[in-house]
Amino acid sequence: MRVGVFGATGAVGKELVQVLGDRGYPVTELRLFASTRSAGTRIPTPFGDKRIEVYDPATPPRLDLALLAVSGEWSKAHARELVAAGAVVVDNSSAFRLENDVPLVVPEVNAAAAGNARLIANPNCTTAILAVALAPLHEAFGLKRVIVSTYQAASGAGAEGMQELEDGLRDVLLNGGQAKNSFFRHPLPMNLIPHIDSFQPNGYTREEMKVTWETRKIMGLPDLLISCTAVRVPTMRAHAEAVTIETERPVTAEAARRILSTAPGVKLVDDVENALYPMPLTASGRYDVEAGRVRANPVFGENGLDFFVCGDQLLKGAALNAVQIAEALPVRLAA
Ligand code: 11C
Repeated sequence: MRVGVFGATGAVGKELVQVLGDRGYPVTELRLFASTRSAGTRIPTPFGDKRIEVYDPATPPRLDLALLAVSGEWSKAHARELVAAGAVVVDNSSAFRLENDVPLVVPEVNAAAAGNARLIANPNCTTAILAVALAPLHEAFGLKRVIVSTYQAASGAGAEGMQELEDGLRDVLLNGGQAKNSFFRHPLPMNLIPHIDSFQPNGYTREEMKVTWETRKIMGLPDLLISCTAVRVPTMRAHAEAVTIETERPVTAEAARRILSTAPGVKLVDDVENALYPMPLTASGRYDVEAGRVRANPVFGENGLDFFVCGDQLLKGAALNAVQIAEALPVRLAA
């Protein structure tokens, strides 16, 4: 497969290259694209040293697969151009996620939705992490209502966000100063910021609405009642989410644990006596989404459940999910 990674020097782009290597993706040729700032530099990859190129729309490269980790504007301008030049495009931005003719895919949940599409959208990271745990519970008990509160790591804001957290922690802890902020709306160290992406007319942020819109599309439940409060926290690269569900059919913590323990993409971590539960430190760098703290929710009686999930934002929330989508591609192209 001739593979191109666009936005190859960003936090997600770097993970894309690494995950392609780690999972043994059948790459015959790898091309890396980024902005003019890094053009010409060579970077080591699992496929050997590669030179960073600048994309020229006048001569789109001949690729079988294009993995896009770029802005929505860039994707809007160039994704369909890459498709026209022969590539299947997996786009990590929000540009096409809600378009009717573009599948939005979390392979553990709706792999078949990709069909023969040549442009496939990769979901918002918070949504992808949530969906792998929600889908098996929906299948077993039926979802009626979902309430989510998130604890989102700096990595959601890219490499600059991670750097700002690191610098801010150093300023506060080592230099006795005040953390500066330019990427986040407020200093992140020692803080929580309930503001991710722009505020919408209904009072929710766009990040919160993405969880609603995208979960409905991925799960094929257009009327699912779901709300989210999204909060940036001073962790580095794994998003955590506290989830409350009301189910159609009675649910017990034990039955839910049984379902989650065999669900694809989920690792049940729920042994409170030994202080084992999902945490950013244990979920970081892992493919599986950790799920735990499963317990009955008294508000919804025998139809209520609370649980906690944590997944690596750069992996299941972005690069891993994109590569999992791409893994079906050689089979599709050969068919
Ligand atoms: C964050 N979830 O943590 C966001 C980043 O829709 O792809 C991903 C935004 C998106 O800031």
